[in-house]
Amino acid sequence: MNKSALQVARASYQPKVPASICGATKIVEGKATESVADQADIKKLFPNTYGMPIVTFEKGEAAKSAEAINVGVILSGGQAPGGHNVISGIFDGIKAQNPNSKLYGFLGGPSGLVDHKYIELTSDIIDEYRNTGGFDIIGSGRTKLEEVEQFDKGLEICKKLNIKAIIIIGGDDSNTNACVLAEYYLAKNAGVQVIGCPKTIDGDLKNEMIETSFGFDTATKVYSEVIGNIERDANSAKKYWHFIKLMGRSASHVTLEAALQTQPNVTLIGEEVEAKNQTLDDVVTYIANVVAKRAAKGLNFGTVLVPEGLIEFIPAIKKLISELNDMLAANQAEFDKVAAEDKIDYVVKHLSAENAALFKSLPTAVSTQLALERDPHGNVQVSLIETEQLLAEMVAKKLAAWKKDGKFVGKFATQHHFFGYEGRCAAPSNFDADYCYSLGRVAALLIASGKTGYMSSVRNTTKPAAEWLAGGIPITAMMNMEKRNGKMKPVIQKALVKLDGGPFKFFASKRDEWAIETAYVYPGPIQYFGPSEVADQTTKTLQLEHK
Ligand code: FBP
Repeated sequence: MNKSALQVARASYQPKVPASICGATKIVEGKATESVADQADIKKLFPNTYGMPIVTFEKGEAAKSAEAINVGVILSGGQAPGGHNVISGIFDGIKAQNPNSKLYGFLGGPSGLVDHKYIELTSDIIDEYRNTGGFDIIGSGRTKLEEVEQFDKGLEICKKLNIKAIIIIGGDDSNTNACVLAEYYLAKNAGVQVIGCPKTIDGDLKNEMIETSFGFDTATKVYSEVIGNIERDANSAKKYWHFIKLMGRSASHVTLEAALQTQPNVTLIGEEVEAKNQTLDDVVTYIANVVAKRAAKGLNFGTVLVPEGLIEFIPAIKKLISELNDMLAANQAEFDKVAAEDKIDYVVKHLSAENAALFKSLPTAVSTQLALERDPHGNVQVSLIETEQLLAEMVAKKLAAWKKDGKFVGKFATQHHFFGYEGRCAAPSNFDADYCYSLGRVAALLIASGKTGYMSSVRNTTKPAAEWLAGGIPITAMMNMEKRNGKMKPVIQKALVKLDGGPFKFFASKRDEWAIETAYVYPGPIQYFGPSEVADQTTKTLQLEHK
């Protein structure tokens, strides 16, 4: 493999881990858990893995020699920086327990387990990928594991390779998969444990015990670097308003973190739009007002951050999507046969009058995307909706009308950007390199302790790594019931931006000043070496949440 100088230098970086898991450990069991909501339903669906205790690892007596074990690992869903370090942490963890243990990687996501596509991950392979970005070591995919046939196919290959545990590295949907699989294998007494690891740049897989999902730190640093560069360009050229859409699907954590790092003029937070029951026109008016106020000061430039899931947060559109999902789920076979050019008409005919009217009023680019195929987990593919362009056009229209009334005096020229894929495979920051490796080591400990249906957890992450706390959280404790593809399903509850939380409150206290002043901050690129206050900063989100 050809390597850059940075890759060569990073290959020898030894990630930091919690002091409690260096050397011999003991497992300490806490209180029994309950699911976050819908307890009776979740308990019924997960009779074997419901209610298990939270566990922590503490320093313990010298370990007895452990038996060799074969473990399988799966990368699931969207890429996130640090995935390779989770795998190297698992590898080092099981080898430390017994050098004869083996790690198999299933290829291309959960489908690798079902289709029996795998490789053995040897030390030569692992060493090539330490501290690198990407998921290319074994690839990833979004196949949903929900059919008994899939679970049984998985079991077949586990038996063949003598695999006693599977680790699924993924977001909320993928960890839901992990939980369903753990329950099934336990109910069947199949002898295969299943452990999850919290991954997603979106930052929406977190709760009291999972402080952050890995990849969020690096991805938001990359986006903030580029947003800072754009702000500097805007402030130099003084002629464009930059509309920047940021990944994050159904939560605005990425956008909020980037705003905290770069202090742009306008930041839209989907969760607030929903809470305030705003319409698309309210959002457009808010942006146009900021543009007009800056123009009055002779500032005909600025930056606007837009979360990619914005559309789904606008209450009226949310209701429309919900009806659309049910309607499409009920008529999928028929809808699939409808010619592409007739699909919009078909949708309009099958919706209630109110939603049909709203659907027709949307720009075609948006309505077409809303009616298109969902991802395998039933999500609208918001990354394909060009909200940044749509908003820029709508603001331009509004300003043109205001110009006629003398309410806007100035120029409004726009540029559009979408940052998502740019950050998902970046080389992990020191935080993500350490956090991911630790998550992998902890997953190996959970396996050695015989646990199944747990998510690897590393907490206290605003402190130096040596003080981090290691443990496991029962996945059922994070679950609730939600409608997916028209049916109620058990899923991990998504963590949205909390409007009464530290990060949003800090942002809200500053945004009016950032709107009119040019208060940009230019974070610059991620630093891997150098002073700790530069190279080891956690996200502002974590800092403000744990203040
Ligand atoms: P995960 O939730 O699987 O980590 O994916 C996150 C994400 O990057 C979202 O931010 C984005 O909407 C989506 O994946 C894009 O999906 P795809 O990679 O299929 O284009």
